[in-house]
Amino acid sequence: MPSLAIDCKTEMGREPMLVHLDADAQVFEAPTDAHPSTAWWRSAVFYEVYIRSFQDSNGDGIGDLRGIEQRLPYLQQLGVDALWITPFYPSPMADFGYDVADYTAVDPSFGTMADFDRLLQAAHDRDIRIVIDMVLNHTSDAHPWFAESRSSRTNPKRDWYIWRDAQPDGSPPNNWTTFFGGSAWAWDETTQQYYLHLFLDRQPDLNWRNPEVIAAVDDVLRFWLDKGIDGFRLDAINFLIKHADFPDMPVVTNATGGDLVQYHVHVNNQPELHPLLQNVRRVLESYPGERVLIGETGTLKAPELAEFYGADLDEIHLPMIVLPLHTPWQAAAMRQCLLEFYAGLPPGATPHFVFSNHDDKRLITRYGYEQHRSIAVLLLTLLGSPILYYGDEIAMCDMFIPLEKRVDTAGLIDPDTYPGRDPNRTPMQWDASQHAGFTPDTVEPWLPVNENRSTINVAVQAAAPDSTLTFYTTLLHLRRDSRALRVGSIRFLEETGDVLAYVRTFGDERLLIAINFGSGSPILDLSELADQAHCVLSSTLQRPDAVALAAVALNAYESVVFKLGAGGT
Ligand code: ISL
Ligand code: CA
Repeated sequence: MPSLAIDCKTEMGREPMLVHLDADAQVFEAPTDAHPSTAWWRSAVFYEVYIRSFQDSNGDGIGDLRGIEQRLPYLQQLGVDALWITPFYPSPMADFGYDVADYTAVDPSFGTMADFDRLLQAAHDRDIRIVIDMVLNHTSDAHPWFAESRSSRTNPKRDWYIWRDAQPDGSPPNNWTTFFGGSAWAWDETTQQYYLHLFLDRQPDLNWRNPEVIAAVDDVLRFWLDKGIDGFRLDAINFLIKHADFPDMPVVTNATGGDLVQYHVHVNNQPELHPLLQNVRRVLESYPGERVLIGETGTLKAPELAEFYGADLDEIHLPMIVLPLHTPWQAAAMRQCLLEFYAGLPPGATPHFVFSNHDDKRLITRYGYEQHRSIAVLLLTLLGSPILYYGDEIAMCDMFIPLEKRVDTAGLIDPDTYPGRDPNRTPMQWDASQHAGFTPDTVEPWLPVNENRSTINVAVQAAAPDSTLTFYTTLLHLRRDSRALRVGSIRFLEETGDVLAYVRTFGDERLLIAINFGSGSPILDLSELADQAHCVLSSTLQRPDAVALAAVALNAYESVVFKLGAGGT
């Protein structure tokens, strides 16, 4: 193919912007260079399966373990390395499985333990790892531990949960509120005390200061490790242990002077948390193989995130980095945020980027349709082991759920201001049929199927060379085949308008990634990097094979992966 020869001055009327590599301080090395381990999770792509919504295998309108097994060929073809499966334990489903009533069994609505064993084996046969959710901050109020604990003040398990007397006027022991709103203390009539719940009142918090709780949970972890699972995703792990004295939380009025905002400083990341995490890690490491701990740490601050790895990298392997979720989709803001996180990582640590999940708006709803391929390019070409949320790969978006169909309690508390999490949990869209192949058309799915299923579905997109699914699949395979993308160092280019650009390097392989966040068409002079580049992937067009780096014109919202040729620095 001919090289791209744009005379920028005459054709476009503009000079190329000269872009320099940034200072050496902004080279971040692959963890493998600083650490001898080449464990699979350091470069894996994870995929979150929200089990209720992925695939129903038995026609009850609820996704299940056998459904996941049926879709393993799809996941393998897509090119993901590991699944995080949301909780499938017996549960009253007050929080759709995040209220666990038995840690070592399977809820009948999701299948049986035999189904889990089959899924694990079938996934391993396809080289797909399985990470399961572990909800350790709280149980369901239906858990037998809590039934015992609440039965009397003298029950041996009373101290497994957090019980406190009322204040003299009968009010709760302190001002702590839940993440769903309202006091975090629920009154128990029988025993005349309050118990603590940071989430729903049907999710009482365990007392992690009690060694019996630690021992009981160790047994739970061993139960699953014995089965051969590849790791745990530790739910809300930053809240596990509370300030010993239960002081009131600081409260401020929000920016508009209205509602009170509470900072949960006395439950977040307490110093006593870290020995507990080290203990979980020791249990994991008493097993052969490379198993992984992913942690939902809730933090938005780079220095705090670093703490979750452990001072000697002996706690969580992959604390989730969700900051991009809270960062405007702008080149400069994203660049700044990424630089802070990379700079804050302890040596040898692997960043684990999370852009979307079952608790937050979907990417397209958050950032707009025109950005969705750039989001994929960014997530899958950054140094680290990223995670995808089911359906992102076909450009699923949030769906408005009318009040009468809402099931997430969080969306019922203040329905006018917060729709809850149902909109981003709708069933996976496999085909264009009425229920999108998730469940038979004769069956009512647990949440409505998005009406855009006629075009936003796997069947249509798998057959279309220019679809989102094909783009994701290409990108995932590109990443799998490239050591530079999987474990290479990352070096950011200097700030350049709407373009975020960085170079990934491993040995002789150098890839340049340029993401245009804006609607303009900038022309960049990247000749400092090399004279020519080969376009490996573009989100918007077929580019000529060889590109002269002295004048690279980017389309609106275009993301490109270039393989750099010789020359440059
Ligand atoms: O507390 C938060 C912010 O400070 C929340 O983001 C919190 O970390 C998050 O809600 C925890 O989520 C997890 O645990 C919940 C469950 O409802 C979510 O689905 C799960 O992801 C309770 O188990
Ligand atoms: Ca089912």
